[in-house]
Amino acid sequence: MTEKGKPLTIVLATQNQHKIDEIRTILGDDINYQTIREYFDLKLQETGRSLRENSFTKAAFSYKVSGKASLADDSGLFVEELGGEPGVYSSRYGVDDKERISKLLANLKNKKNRKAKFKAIFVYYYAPGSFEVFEGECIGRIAMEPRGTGGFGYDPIFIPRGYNRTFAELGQTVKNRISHRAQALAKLKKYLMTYK
Ligand code: ITT
Repeated sequence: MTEKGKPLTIVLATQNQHKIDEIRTILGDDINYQTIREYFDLKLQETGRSLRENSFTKAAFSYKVSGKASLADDSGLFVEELGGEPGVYSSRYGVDDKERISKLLANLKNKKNRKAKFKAIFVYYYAPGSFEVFEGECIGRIAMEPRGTGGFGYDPIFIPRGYNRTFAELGQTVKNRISHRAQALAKLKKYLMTYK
């Protein structure tokens, strides 16, 4: 809620329905959510060389077309043995999730070091030239083969630290408590409670 008792409206600057569902669940029902699709129906282009740059571009563009506070999420999976790949190119690593996962597992074949982390960078753009950045990461390792049906993207091959099952096996309740997105959004939530 804002000071005036009216719910805050936030435009979610993402085309990814899974991200939208996770963001709404983590941030809760006190916010009035809209999505960029209500204002613009093409895929937002990602040409930046960092998550931060891409996230900023998406949030600033959403603010420009909607005139409302906008929240973008750029995220990726960083695998140590692969020098941080696919990283910022996570969504461009293959044509679909199946191909991206196969490619990653093939590149890690016979490698001992399977350490990886998910990173998410959120940009909250709320007035002309005014924005805040919130980061989150979740450390873990890459499974030997895909397991589980929950979540999206690389979830079937990511095992968070402290667990033996993948995000896709653990399910949405556990994921939304410990994920990179949960870590970053906890910071945004605190910011909104303090300043909005
Ligand atoms: P928007 O740009 O519209 O937000 P997108 O799906 O293209 O949607 P990104 O550019 O941030 O999102 O790409 C993120 C990539 O990383 C994408 O391939 C996802 O599958 C993967 N990814 C991000 N967060 C993930 C998560 O929580 N679980 C599994 N994979 C994730």
